[in-house]
Amino acid sequence: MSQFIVETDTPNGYKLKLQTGLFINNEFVAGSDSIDTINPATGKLIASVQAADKNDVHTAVKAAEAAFNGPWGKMSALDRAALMFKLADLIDRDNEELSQIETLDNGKGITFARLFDVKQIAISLRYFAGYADKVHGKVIDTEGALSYTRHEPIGVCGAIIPWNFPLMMLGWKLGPALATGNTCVVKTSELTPLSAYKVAQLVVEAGFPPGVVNIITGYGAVAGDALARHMDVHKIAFTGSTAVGRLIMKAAAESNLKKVTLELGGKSPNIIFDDCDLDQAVRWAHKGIFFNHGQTCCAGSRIYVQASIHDEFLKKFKEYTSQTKLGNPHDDDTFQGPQVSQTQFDRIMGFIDTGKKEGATCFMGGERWGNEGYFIEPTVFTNVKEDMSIVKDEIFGPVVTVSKFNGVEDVLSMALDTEYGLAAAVFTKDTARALDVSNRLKAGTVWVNCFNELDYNTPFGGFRQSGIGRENGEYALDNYIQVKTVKININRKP
Ligand code: TXE
Repeated sequence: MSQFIVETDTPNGYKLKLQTGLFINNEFVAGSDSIDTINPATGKLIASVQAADKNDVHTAVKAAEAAFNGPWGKMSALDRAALMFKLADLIDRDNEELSQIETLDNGKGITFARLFDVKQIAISLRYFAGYADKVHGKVIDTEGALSYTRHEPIGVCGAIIPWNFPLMMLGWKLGPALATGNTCVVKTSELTPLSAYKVAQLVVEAGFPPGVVNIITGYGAVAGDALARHMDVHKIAFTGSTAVGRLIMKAAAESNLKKVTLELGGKSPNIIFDDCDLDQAVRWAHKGIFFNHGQTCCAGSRIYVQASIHDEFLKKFKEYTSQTKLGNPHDDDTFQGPQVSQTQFDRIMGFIDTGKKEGATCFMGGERWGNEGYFIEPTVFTNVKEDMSIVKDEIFGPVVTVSKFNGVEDVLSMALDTEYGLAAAVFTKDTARALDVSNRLKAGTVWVNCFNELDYNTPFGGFRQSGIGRENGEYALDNYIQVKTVKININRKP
């Protein structure tokens, strides 16, 4: 394992030494191509890493298939769970190293990496490990026969994950897939490949048989597409843009009709009524949009405030936002670091320019921050029209629109006017109104008096074009099993 070692110091002097390479069959091997991964805080190269092409994907799939038909398939559910628990413990042990890698590669604040991202992957593994021996079928009464169902694993499961939460997304895919007895090939994002290599090392240390977990980096249109089209991959889980989600479904349809789950974009409305606890609503609304620099699929990027408190909300929101630190993501007190890449930076600045040109008021922010890296000031637009692109399109950055509304019907007509349906929120002290609005919102998650609160044990996914299927919670298991009916004749005659 002496090849492809990346050695680097973080800006705050943490020394990293990381084994990289395509992780196939518990070994780090060469790929057919390479990818430069960039530090988004400086725009400078961190390392060049191995990238998979179609043949490499095939090798990884065959390794996963052999493990499924071999040691992993024969292992008891309790032994599988024990390996998952062990991996979770190792991730917790190496929280600091993983956090440093995640912050270096992705740009997120180190405190968030430590307390959220790294913890979340360990939590997912533990939560789903607990299910490993509890994935039961049913006995179904059929005349003259005993019928029962078995919940069987699917086989080789592919996963294509994005760059906004590289470790957490890895956990959301590995947890339910492994617990139900499948093997995996995960394609990480070309923008943030590094932290998954460290997890791969821990997979070996935990004692997983070779081929159970394979992690490859590669370009979407090459490695991602090859995985989505592979005839021996029988399920694909994707998190990313709605545009690529369509390509994944197409690839599945054109190949072997593999099962598809998609977790896609959003433009989530955050509705703030005048009877809410305003100070709390301001804080949650801030977390709703600016957490992870706005790079969150469920970000509350459209804030609707009842007219009577609109101006006061804006004043408090600006005050609160101005207090949060934007800067070096390796500093403990940084709330907002850089956007992930030059492409994302340009895309977001493009939306900001369009918002200004279309006549919206840039109430705060709207500019690049600093001279290097991909930092953008937290940006708030007011006086927006509902058909403006800053209101309609997913910006995926620290940009929010604030609109006024008068009553429930008024705000619902605006909130529901979107192709997305990932999340929504309502702030009010009136329980009846909270329930009524929650029921009428078309979204996979509705938060009442909070925002961006994700739990490993509640389902997460989208209505409308925000996705198909649910991750997290017991519901996620359904994506990774196939149901077999066995019928045993007792006294039926042909
Ligand atoms: O996403 P892509 P990008 C949204 C967000 C963002 C926009 C573009 O609005 O601004 O998408 O980001 C792989 N076949 N989200 O371009 O391309 C790719 O390699 C198979 C929302 O980074 O969707 C990566 O691993 N795979 C979001 C993954 O798809 C392909 C998270 C996501 O990249 C592929 C990220 C192809 N043809 C972006 N093309 C969320 N829902 O959280 C790309 N990929």
